[in-house]
Amino acid sequence: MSITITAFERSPDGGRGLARDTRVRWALEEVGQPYGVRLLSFAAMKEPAHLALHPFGQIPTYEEGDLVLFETGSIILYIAQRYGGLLPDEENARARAITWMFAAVNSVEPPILDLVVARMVEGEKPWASERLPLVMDRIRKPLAQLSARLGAADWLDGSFSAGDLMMVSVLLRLRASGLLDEFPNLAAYVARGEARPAYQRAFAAQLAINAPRAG
Ligand code: GTB
Repeated sequence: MSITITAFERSPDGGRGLARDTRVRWALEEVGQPYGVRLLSFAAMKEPAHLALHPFGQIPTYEEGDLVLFETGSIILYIAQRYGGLLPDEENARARAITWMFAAVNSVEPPILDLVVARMVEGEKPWASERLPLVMDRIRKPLAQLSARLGAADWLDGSFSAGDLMMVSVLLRLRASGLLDEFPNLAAYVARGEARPAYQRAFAAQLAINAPRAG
């Protein structure tokens, strides 16, 4: 059955791969599944046809036969469970890899999203410069803990898994802030993720759509 995902018609990041379709593309590339992409404008995302697929009017969605999914955590877990290669076979190791997926979206990503809001939405407020250091510190705490846990390992728990895919995807959003560089093993971890051929293919596919064009 063919797979279709949705993505921004033109991502505001201009092809830096930060919109969440990139992580879904990456998972599909890792498991070797071809997919199609339906591109949506911001307006189209809020229309009934898309709201029927995604109640919050966002991208990405995932369609395969009768199945429609939204939320990248759920989509990537589904891909990992349906197709081999992103989750260990052994039951406990599998549960731990899934735990890392949840840790990425529940424990590490929320303060990172606060930083995006602090910069992009609240940046002009009179209290913005006072708040920013607090927001940055709230990111440093889980980063320091993650860095301690990762230590000198390549991946969070044995071989590369959907847990690493999700964690690297979340951490990538921090690159421009400089915070990742405070934790060299995390910066190297993210670079290892980005160096994977599947990530490279996913990145190139979104760049082909989003790269700024002349004129
Ligand atoms: N929890 C959901 C998930 O994980 O799937 C969140 C989905 C989500 O935030 N989707 C965003 C969206 O559709 C795109 S990815 N936004 C449009 C809207 O809400 O109207 C978030 C995103 C957007 C832009 C950049 N960027 O330009 O750097 C990065 C990430």
